[in-house]
Amino acid sequence: MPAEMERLGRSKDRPKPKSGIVHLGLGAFFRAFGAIYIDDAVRVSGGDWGIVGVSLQSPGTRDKLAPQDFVYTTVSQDPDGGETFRRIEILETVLVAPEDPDAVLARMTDPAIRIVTLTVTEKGYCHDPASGRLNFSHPDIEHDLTHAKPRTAIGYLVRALQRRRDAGDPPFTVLTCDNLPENGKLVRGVVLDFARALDPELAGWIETEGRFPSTMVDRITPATKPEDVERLAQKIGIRDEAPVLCEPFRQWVVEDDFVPAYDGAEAYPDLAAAGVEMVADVTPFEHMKLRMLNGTHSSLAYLGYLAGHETIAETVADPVFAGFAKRLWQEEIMPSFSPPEGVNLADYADALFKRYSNPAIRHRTWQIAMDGSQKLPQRILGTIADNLAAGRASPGLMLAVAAWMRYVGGVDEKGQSIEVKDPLAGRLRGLSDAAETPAEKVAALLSVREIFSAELAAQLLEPVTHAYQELCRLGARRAAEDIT
Ligand code: CS2
Repeated sequence: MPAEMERLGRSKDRPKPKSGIVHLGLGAFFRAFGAIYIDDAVRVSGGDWGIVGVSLQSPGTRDKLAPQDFVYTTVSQDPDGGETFRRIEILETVLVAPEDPDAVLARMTDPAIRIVTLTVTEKGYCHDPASGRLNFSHPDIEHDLTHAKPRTAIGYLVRALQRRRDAGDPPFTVLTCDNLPENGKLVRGVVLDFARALDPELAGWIETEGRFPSTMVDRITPATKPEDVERLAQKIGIRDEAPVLCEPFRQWVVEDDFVPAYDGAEAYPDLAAAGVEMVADVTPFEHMKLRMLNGTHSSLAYLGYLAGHETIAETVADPVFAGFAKRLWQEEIMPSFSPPEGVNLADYADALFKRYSNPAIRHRTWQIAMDGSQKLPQRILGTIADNLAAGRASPGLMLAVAAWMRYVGGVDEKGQSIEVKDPLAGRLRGLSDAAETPAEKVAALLSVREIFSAELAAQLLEPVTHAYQELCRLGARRAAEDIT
């Protein structure tokens, strides 16, 4: 790449937006998703809806974006190899929280900020995935309750809301964009748990004044690799060090429940004009998406990884796993819940299969396999529990749970070690290693109460042990073939 190639920057005719949103956890997903909708809303209807991005951990994204004035490109990848580029100028700046927590709190406290959006991943809510309540023994929560400079997203939300209440200002709306069931209710619950421990009166104020709309978010965004950066530079002739890749499809469903407008500005950007479905109840959409998409994504990730497949597209190009995914949808997942009104689930499943098959999207099974302890309950275990209650068998999902257990055991089918990324990785590996037989390993992992309730664990013991034994006996591919 010639050193003199021009670096991406802000368009002369587009002044920097004034910000109305702080986003916590600025990863690729939000830059390829929420930011796009907000950019569209501003293009159509205007408003001061620029975004202050906040990285809660490392400076990497800020360091790449700052020299290009926080402008970046989205690369939407078609199945035939075509790519559509779009320049996004909606970010005002990016703050790195650990460098200066007060700067983040100051922006969140500014009444011009009406919404705080979040993509902090499942583990960022510091909750117990099985109960949905705040985990008070989480070291960062213990820290945040006793120190004014927070480390966690929850700490930032509550401390900033506290400052706004003290200043006599309205709260901001908390808009979570993470893949969790009833995500608005969940974040409200953990915020209130934290606030009650800090200052019960503050908790009362948040309870009456605060708004936490639930959302269903959907766009597949594989991690950007160095070769993607090079390819983009060659294609557009401008250097962007921080592009984000995504599939063409996107869907955002948002509960219409925001802090009312104040000071003469709108309560939220014109999301409807940008194609967001504004609804009274997001729950049926969330169940559908978490069970149909994320449930099969995780199942294919563990089984596909064990079978040696690098990406989801490669996994479903294998007819065994294509059949397995279709079986999961038709026999095990679709019967477990009621779809949103007017949605045909068979069409939804067909569309998912096409999305997974997009060969341009190199979404690694390893990436999706990450943080399974935080994902399993809402993606797979809820479906299994509903099937059990209705007397329906779930052999495919039992196999997926067993595959997760094999995966967190840390050794693949060829005896190679797996780099397991999970907040409980050490504990899960220890439990698996300390047990000898498949039955003992399954029992040990089912005893992790953050993931499996005692009741569900008792019901899973026999079928998951059977599935685990089949995995050891046949390997992931043949075990999946056997039940398809
Ligand atoms: C994936 C999701 O990484 C994962 O766990 O299942 O990120 C998935 O790609 C998105 O939810 C799609 O909307």
